[in-house]
Amino acid sequence: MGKSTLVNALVPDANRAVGHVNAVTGRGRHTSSSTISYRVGSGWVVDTPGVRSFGLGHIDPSKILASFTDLATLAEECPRGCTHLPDAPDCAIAEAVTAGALGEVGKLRLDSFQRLITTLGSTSV
Ligand SMILES: Nc1nc2c(ncn2[C@@H]2O[C@H](COP(=O)(O)OP(=O)(O)O)[C@@H](O)[C@H]2O)c(=O)[nH]1
Ligand SMILES: [Mg+2]
Ligand SMILES: [Zn+2]
Repeated sequence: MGKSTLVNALVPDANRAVGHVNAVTGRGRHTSSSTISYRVGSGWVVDTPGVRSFGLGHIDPSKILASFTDLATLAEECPRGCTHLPDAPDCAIAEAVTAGALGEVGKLRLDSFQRLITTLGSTSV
């Protein structure tokens, strides 16, 4: 799943072991054997071996947009009820990103955002 990889990126001294993903199942093999929490900013990040898949089904789609703060700003100009998906007419995010507003990384971020909300099966954000 990449939990330990993320923890290593967020906590430079963590040195968490990262493992291999089974090519057939797409699942990891629980490389981490311990649960450890690290202080990050004003919160905590916990690396645990006990989670092997990840879903966002319990997350409100609008919260996903809010977490992409650069895209959320652009979305203020979107038509009411815009899905922000590739087929959305006049999506202000797509127009701005295509025009280069956020540079090359903007295209990657829009793609990541669209894949996340597609996973949720949302109709409106
Ligand atoms: N393609 C891809 N591989 C990743 C990503 N994050 C982690 N990995 C790889 O997935 C494997 C498992 O990562 P790990 O951090 O040990 O997962 P954990 O078991 O959830 O802690 C390692 O081989 C990582 O290099 C990612 O974002 N993309
Ligand atoms: Mg791990
Ligand atoms: Zn939009």
